[in-house]
Amino acid sequence: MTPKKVTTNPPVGANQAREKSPVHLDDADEAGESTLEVGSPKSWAAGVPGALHSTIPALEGMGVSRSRKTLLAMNQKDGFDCMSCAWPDPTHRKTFEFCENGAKAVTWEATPVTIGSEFWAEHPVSDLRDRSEYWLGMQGRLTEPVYKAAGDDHYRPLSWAEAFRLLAEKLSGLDSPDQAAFYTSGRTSNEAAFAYQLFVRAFGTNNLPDCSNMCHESSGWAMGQTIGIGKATITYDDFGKADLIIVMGQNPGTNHPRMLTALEEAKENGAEIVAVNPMPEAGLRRYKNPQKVKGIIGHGTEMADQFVQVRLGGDMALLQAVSKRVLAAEAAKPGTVLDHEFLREHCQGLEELTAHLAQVDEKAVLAATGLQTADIDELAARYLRAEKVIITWAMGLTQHKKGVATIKEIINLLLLRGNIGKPGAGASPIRGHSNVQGDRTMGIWEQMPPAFLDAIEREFGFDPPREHGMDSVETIRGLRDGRVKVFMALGGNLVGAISDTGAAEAAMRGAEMTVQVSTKLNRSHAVVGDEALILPTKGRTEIDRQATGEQFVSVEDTVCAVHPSWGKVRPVAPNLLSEVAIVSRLARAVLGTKVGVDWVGFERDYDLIREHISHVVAGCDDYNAKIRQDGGFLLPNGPRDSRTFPTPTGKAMLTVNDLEYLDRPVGTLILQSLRSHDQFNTTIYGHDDRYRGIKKGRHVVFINPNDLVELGLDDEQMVDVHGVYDDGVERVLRGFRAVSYPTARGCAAAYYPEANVLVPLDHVAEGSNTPVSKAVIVRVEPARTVEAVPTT
Ligand SMILES: Nc1nc2c(c(=O)[nH]1)N[C@H]1C(S)=C(S)[C@@H](COP(=O)(O)OP(=O)(O)OC[C@H]3O[C@@H](n4cnc5c(=O)[nH]c(N)nc54)[C@H](O)[C@@H]3O)O[C@H]1N2
Ligand SMILES: Nc1nc2c(c(=O)[nH]1)N[C@H]1C(S)=C(S)[C@@H](COP(=O)(O)OP(=O)(O)OC[C@H]3O[C@@H](n4cnc5c(=O)[nH]c(N)nc54)[C@H](O)[C@@H]3O)O[C@H]1N2
Ligand SMILES: [Mo]
Repeated sequence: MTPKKVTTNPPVGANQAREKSPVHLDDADEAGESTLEVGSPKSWAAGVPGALHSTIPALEGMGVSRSRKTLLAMNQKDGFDCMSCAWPDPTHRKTFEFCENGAKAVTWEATPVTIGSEFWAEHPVSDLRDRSEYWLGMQGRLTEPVYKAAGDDHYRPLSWAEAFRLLAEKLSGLDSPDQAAFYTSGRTSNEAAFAYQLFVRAFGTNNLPDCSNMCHESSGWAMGQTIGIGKATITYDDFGKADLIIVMGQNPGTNHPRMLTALEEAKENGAEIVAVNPMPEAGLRRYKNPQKVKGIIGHGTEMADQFVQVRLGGDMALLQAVSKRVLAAEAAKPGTVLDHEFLREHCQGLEELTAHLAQVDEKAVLAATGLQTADIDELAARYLRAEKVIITWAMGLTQHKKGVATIKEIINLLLLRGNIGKPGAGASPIRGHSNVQGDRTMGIWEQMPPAFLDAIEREFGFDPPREHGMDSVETIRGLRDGRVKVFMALGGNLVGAISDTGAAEAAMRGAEMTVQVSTKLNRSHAVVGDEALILPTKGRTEIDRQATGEQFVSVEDTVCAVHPSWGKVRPVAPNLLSEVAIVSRLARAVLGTKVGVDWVGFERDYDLIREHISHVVAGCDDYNAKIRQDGGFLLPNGPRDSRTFPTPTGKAMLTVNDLEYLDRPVGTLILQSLRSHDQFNTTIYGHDDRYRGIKKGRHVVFINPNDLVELGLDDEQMVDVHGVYDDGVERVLRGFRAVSYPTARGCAAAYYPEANVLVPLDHVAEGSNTPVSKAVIVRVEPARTVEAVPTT
């Protein structure tokens, strides 16, 4: 398909929004999506439009000086870590070490537009509830603590001291600490995360749900059980050494754009790249590197050597089929295909796996994947040809009922030929939020292992609770059933992000008190408990000055590299506290001197927190020194470094997983929810999805043209999308546009978070409890009414 003419996005900065405020609606909002334009999808990503798009929104949203200070400091060694994703930094940084979507994220945070005290009088909570995520985000940065009393429809400004007093009083009055849940989103720094989990455990609960529960939990679960660690077994440099990189269930062109540079470099070094996806995503087809002249004027790099257009949820079958072919090749020429030495010394379960895969039925594989035998043969041949293979993946694998089993099949395939623990090879979940991995390392998890809790006990002299706490889905159930009465969130937007919007919002409204530590407004500030607090915080771009001077924080990227992050611009308002300060002051207000932690010291000097981290967190010894090394340091990783597998047997486990795939009743489709190019999770920057040809609207459902015909629907017809789930609850998205799109047969796609309405709360991945956001059965019918609903 030929690229169409490119126009610029609506500005990301809030200036324009505020000019027309207080009831500004952008194009799409105003017209109730009637402005939506559908063009042809792009076959390439980035290049000139990517580079241009990077800077225009920044300049418009922040002005020249703030743009310079932020964009030039992004991902530099003495700058701040981009908050848009967890993609790692190369050793040699370029002057512009950022992508278009990173620039949007920075602009969105570092905007000088703020919410003043008058806003709260003008906008009651009931009004905020009627606003879109886009509108809420565009109001600007939060600048002062506000409180909504029970029975009141308004937030009202109050002092920090009063805010902490109210929250401490509420928490102290609970019958049990387990009646509170403390959520974390993955932007929180290591220092804030460590202090937060310490406070929560000293308070007496393990109720530490986080965004990871909805994200890569399935990866952590599968890898923990098979290789003993839930993190990537590669470093950045391994991409350049691989012979084959298989990118499964991931859309890097939009969600990890700088990964395309690493893939391009790998190609230049001779690697083959395979994309496995129901959607032909732009960046995986062709890439124009905005950092290179060639990328600016040329056709760019043909990215994928093979595009495997798998059906939603078909990856488990595909992986089993490839492993089966590997074993068949070994049977044909014994001793030449498998890595026998590695399997003998380091692995367990080969016989069982061989016996199990022999039974895998090719017909079932073809039905599950929607592929031809030749496609699978080709992929297997590439795998067999390659000496060093990396498999990467993201939400297209984790957010499925069989997500854990599917990722275990990735490990099986890699282990068979020794593709773990050698240069240029390995398993690589590509994480989402920029510090979601670090937060876990620091103890943000409802089920941290005993060794970590023992270390807390040794270091701080109190016995942390041992019983597992609630994850995100369980927290919503707890709120629904009245087991959870206070909900606090360090960042994020849980009601916007979790499945089953109707049920989740009803549950959240049942809370006695909800508390959000945030930079900007979102749905979670509008759907709240009887009492509600908003505690505004500094963002990562901002200078964080404390009593001992300017502080930095630290973060861990998706390949276990830990490095410092320094804020660069003046905080947008004088009354903001850092996350560390908020947590430390709250801990003092709630715990007093109950535990021997120097909370005042934490806030004064983050080195003190890091000192404790070095005693408690495995692999972080000498943290203060190592974090100050040029470029930070790599956390140790047994499988990667020495083929040591910290499983109960000390071996990497090949596992047997019974094949299961989604069967859809006649007349239905399987629907996934995914991200547009103009959003960061529930944050909506704009209403275009450039690479997929969508402009000025988000209410679309992508359907294969043959399925449209089969369902008797026209391209661009208005439709209602009904969830098919037999629990008696009606779940429907009304007034969406059916868009003919080359996705796999029988599969459909709509944008997250809108599509969360369709995902039942109990529809979760086995083992990890992650909402199955990538596979709900739906019926798509002509719209009952053509009235469009408000946009997100
Ligand atoms: N700009 C930007 N960057 C982001 C984010 C953002 O919202 N915006 N979010 C961040 C976060 S938290 C995360 S977790 C990551 C998410 O990064 P991604 O996982 O890339 O995000 P999604 O948009 O959910 O895309 C899922 C991809 O998997 C494919 N897929 C869906 N189901 C299947 C399947 O069954 N099999 C296969 N093989 N493929 C499937 C979809 O077609 C799509 O290409 O991005 C991070 N980075
Ligand atoms: N249907 C469906 N649902 C999904 C997904 C999907 O693919 N499909 N993806 C899931 C995934 S992968 C994830 S990670 C979750 C995301 O879930 P969350 O992490 O809860 O959601 P976000 O939208 O990333 O949170 C954005 C908010 O964080 C706040 N914020 C931003 N920066 C900062 C900061 O520096 N400090 C603080 N304190 N607050 C800040 C802002 O107020 C902003 O509005 O959603 C999940 N839900
Ligand atoms: Mo995520």
